[in-house]
Amino acid sequence: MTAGFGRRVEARPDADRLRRLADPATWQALFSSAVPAPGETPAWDGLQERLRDDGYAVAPGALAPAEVEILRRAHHAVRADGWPSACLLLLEPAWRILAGPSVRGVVRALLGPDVHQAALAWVHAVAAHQGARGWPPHQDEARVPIDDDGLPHRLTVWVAVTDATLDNGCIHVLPARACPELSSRFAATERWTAEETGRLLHHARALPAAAGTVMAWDPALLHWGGVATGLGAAARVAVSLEFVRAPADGVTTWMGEVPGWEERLALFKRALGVFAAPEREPEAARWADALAAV
Ligand SMILES: O=C(O)CCC(=O)C(=O)O
Repeated sequence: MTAGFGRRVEARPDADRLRRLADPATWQALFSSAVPAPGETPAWDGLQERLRDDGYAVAPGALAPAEVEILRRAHHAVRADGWPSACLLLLEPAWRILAGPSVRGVVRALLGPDVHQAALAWVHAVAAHQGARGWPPHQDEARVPIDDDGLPHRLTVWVAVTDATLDNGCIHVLPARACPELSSRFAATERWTAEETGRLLHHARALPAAAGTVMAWDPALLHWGGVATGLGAAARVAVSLEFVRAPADGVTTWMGEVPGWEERLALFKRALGVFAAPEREPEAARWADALAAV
């Protein structure tokens, strides 16, 4: 499964690959770029209301076009050299953007100034061919504390590196106020009645997003990456991040401004361990197994 990303990712990395993976010089040589100074952070009026009411908010154009281009080229360089998409997380220029002022501007507009970025992230890459798909319907966490101002204590943030469309598996959500009595028991329910299934389907909302859009949701929101139709030419790439308000209860690792090499490598390994489940990320799962065996 690689259509849409150029070179095929090695099914299982050999010893030389694993050695190169752990060498920062590999990543310096693979991609470097000066990161442009960000533009002015917009006020992002109305985002908080949306998060409170619907459980998600969308900030189009949050990244400057030059920032989008760096992430896009960096991801391309990773895939063109036969690495899995998650290796984008090893590149320092990528983190200058993913932990930078454009993303933080949106997060602060949503949760206020006192937020921590958790040292956890994932790169979502959906090929353009028919049937390629993002992650199936899920909640990132079944229950997230709601603070006194009605906003969630934690946030998942999703950064569109390419356009995400109806044809290449854009994000879909079940808005929080649509049928909370169903979404709150999503993880624990094995069988739905026809009436419940109908209601869930009826309220689903597709969120096509242009490259550079930053989306954020309450981790308890029911959401998923769509299924590619095969009618669109372009694959879809996005990066998920996690933020938590102070006090950062339950978050064992968070990042400073821009993670250094050791921090990036640890984050990458942690991400493989947490997210590379064989049923949703078969390619990355084989890399996780190979890394764990070293
Ligand atoms: O991009 C995707 O397909 C899924 C993203 C997602 O579900 C997440 O980050 O929690």
